[in-house]
Amino acid sequence: MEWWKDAVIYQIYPRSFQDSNGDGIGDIPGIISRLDYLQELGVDAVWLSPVYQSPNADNGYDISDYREINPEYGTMEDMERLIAEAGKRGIRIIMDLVINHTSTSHYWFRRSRDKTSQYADYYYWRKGGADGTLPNNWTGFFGEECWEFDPERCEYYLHLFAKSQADLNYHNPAVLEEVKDILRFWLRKGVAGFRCDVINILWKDSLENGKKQLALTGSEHYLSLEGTHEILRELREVLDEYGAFAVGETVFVSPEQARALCGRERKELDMVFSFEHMECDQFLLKWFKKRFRPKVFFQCLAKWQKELEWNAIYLENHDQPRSIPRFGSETRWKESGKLLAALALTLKGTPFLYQGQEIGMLNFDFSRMRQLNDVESKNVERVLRKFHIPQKLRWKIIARTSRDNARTPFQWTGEEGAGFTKGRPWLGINHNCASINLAQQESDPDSIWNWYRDLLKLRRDSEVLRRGDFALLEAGEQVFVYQRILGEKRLSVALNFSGEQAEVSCRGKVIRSNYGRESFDGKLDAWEAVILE
Ligand code: ISL
Ligand code: CA
Repeated sequence: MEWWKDAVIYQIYPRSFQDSNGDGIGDIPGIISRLDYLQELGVDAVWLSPVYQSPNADNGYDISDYREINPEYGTMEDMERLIAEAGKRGIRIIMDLVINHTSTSHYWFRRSRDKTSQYADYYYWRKGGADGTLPNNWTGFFGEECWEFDPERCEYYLHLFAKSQADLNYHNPAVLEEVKDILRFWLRKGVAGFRCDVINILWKDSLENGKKQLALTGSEHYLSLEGTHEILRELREVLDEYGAFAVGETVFVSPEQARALCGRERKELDMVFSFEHMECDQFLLKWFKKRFRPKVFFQCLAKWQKELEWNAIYLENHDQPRSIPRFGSETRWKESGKLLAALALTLKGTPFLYQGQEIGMLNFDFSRMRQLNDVESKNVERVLRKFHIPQKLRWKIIARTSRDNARTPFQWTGEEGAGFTKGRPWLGINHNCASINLAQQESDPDSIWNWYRDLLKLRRDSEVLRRGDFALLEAGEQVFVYQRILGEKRLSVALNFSGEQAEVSCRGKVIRSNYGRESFDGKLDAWEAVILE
């Protein structure tokens, strides 16, 4: 029945959503207490970033037990209550499935240190060279080497992410069987599906040296290979037993590779998160920023709209800086926040909204490294130091790209603690919460939040917005104009990504305008968005 094609999915980063017991850490009872809010906003499903047991080296993306809930977040009973309470409100729960790696605290890994144990081959263990060289020349995602020596086993293990995230070895069929059991465990509890973390890198074809590259040397040995497709087809069989949904996070995929991962006939994933539009303002790596050119962004989005039958649409998540300072304008915060909402909710595909996006939350206002938590930022700081990059520049690079930008607590109110916690928050709350907060925006009919709510309703009521084809009209330096078409029905969307007036050729009856205008003569104001019939 493909319910996800009509759905809008809301991502919760549990640590930062709502604390219920004053320890400064968001938790599952906190999420339950906000289900009415999510229903009022009008979302159909929640993707929960990981809540499993984890030592939190990478905030839950390092899982030490897939069948336990992190006690910081609550208990299994809380989790079951969340699924049930969400269900009562017509909201489905999607879990984060992190199966490329486990935490080195997982018992599989601990036993894997013993070469005679049944877990010995669950990970990639290799000897280094006699002269102390690493098993190969690969480099990891977090700007560090990806082999770590284990003194107990006297071998190195592969970790494409942090040291304590060891890559699972899918050449051992037992690993996939374990994963299938984990899927069944959660599907039986009533979750609707999974967001599959870095799912296109599961299969490593060999551990030979890679072609030297500026980043991710070795990636030709694991990006979107046939072995991964085979794994996904097996997982799909399990998902199909429960009619479950799967969206893959797929790094460095082309439209062609994406089609091979989520084409209907493939029986693998339902859709994928691609990254190309998130790379428009960077040069090779996210650490090297270049000027954001709207035109490049529009062309990229239009390309993916055309090339894929169905896209997962997103402008924010827990790994990306906030979208307003990035693609919009902080000085025209409200207009550009609404413009980005219009973009996210009128493209063809399933929109994913990230917590706080609906109230226009901005990047953190920290001023030093000590205020950060993200393992990636800390690793990069270390690497930059090694290369003698001066402190000022280091901070500049990290501040605009750090994943903590999106991870500061949700701003429910303007009070101390932002309505997020009565205690000391695990990560600093942005001081702008005095002006940017939900309570204020709920009471202001003209707020970003009310605009999101209104567009969500518009989308629910409009089949052409949910299912219509996409047709590009214009991808200019400032303006993005497109249509959604279903049979005789046609909606046009015109977006001005600039602080200057712009002119477009489309006309029509105004359905929505973030300036509240009633008729449209082709002239868009600064950061204006119009939807026309
Ligand atoms: O955010 C990134 C770089 O800054 C991406 O390269 C990111 O590492 C990549 O998208 C994979 O992300 C996912 O897996 C990671 C985890 O840290 C991220 O939070 C998760 O979204 C490892 O599990
Ligand atoms: Ca708590």
